[in-house]
Amino acid sequence: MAPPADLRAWIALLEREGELVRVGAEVDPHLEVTEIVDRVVKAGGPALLFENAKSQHPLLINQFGTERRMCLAFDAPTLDDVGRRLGDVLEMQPPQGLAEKVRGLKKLKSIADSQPKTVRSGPVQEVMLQGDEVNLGRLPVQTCWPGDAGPFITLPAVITKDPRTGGRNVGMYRLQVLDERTTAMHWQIHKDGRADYLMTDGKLEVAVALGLDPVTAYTASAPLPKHVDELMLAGFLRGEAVELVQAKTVDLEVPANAEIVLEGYIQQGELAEEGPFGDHTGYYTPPEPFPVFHVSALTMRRDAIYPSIVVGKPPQEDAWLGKATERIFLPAIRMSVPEIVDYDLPVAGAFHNCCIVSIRKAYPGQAQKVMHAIWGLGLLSLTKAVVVVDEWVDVHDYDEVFFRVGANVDPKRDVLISEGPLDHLDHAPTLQFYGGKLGIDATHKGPTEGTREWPPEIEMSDEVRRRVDERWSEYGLGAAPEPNGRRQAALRQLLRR
Ligand SMILES: Cc1cc2nc3c(=O)[nH]c(=O)nc-3n(C[C@H](O)[C@H](O)[C@H](O)COP(=O)(O)O)c2cc1C
Ligand SMILES: [Mn+2]
Repeated sequence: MAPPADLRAWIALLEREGELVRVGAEVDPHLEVTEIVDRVVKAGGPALLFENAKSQHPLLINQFGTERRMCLAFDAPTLDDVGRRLGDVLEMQPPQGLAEKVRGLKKLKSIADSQPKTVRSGPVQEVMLQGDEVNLGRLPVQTCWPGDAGPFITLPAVITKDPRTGGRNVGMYRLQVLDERTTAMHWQIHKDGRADYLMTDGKLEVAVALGLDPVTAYTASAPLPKHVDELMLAGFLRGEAVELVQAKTVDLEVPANAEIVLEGYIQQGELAEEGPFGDHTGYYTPPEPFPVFHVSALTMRRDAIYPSIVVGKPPQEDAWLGKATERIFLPAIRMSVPEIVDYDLPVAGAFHNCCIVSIRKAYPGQAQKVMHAIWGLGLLSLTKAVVVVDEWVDVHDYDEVFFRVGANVDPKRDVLISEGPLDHLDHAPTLQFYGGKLGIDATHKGPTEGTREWPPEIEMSDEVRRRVDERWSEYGLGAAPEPNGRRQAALRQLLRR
């Protein structure tokens, strides 16, 4: 089995797996859908297909809302397995012996096959509307929160080309619907789509794909380096190239199997107030000027399905998109910072507020080295607080991390206050985009770092552990408690709350 080929195959898979409920009752995409989804997400509930959201188009939401669905999307037992697929290729060594050579060739083929391929036609162009025929009001676009400025398209894949190199970028940037044929384009200051825009003198052509297979949809949110095409990552992770068709009115290629594509352009310097928007920070992002996107054509399937997502106070559905990125990018991060054992971006920290990282420490100052590395690495550079722990600490067990921070930190010595770029949406710093950084070194130290001898940790001896394992049933205490379930339990509990 391969990951689903398009949104319909994905919906069918979710239905077979008991992971989707069709809702026939009429619901209002203005606020009501948010309140329903908020409750269902927090209960770990199913994906929802609202068939009557005051539009002829059904609205799909909460497709990514649990770890199980995220794994189904990638056709992998765990998200770490998805990361390993990428790690295997990144860490390729010259093969030894025939068996390894054959395996190496397979890996190379998987890279070669990940390149998107162009096809002559696709279902996304079954219906073609142009000019006056375009009316975004026909889509069940959600107004998510009471203070929102209007309806927002929240799960788009925005496709642009770098005017200098022709390299493609795909980013998930929300679109506030301004009127029937225009939206705002919320690419933030650090994002690749905005960089393409800044390189344009006049018009930048844009295509927005809605309703993709889940892996391709995910990759629009993946923080790849600017020169790497997100659709190539999609092809690699799917094990099958993404098929593209030539857009009808712009010089861009669009996913042939999408449900809906908006084609159009952005004129350099034409801005509109975007927001307020109830954001994934848990607060309303205030209005700010963003480029205006003119929709010159809308192509879609007959009975196209409209995909949506609600962000807000964490945890929300996007928690698992973020966790997928956390897991999938671990091998890539290790390529540049090899002492990193594992890391965790707490959902409650909206991903950019906190990064807990465990390291294999071999020399003095290495925790500080890793803090600076994170503050210099792609979008992780926007991380506000970095907590560094030793390799044996489970970064996903927040109780254990809290224990280490309390036990191992002398604030005068182990807390580093630095400064640098901050997330576009962070409202706390005095200046937008720029402010303080906090690094906490919660690793064991010692005389080489100017401390006293570090005391040994309390551990029971193996001999006694074994004896108690063997004798457990004699004590009459029931089944032995599971020691290793803590990490998963902690994460699940957080996401349920
Ligand atoms: C549901 C969701 C909504 C998002 N909305 C935005 C947005 O409106 N603007 C933005 O700049 N990034 C947004 N992001 C984050 C970007 O998609 C992410 O940073 C991605 O790396 C951007 O692509 P790029 O690296 O090619 O710029 C969103 C992510 C998710 C999961
Ligand atoms: Mn990119």
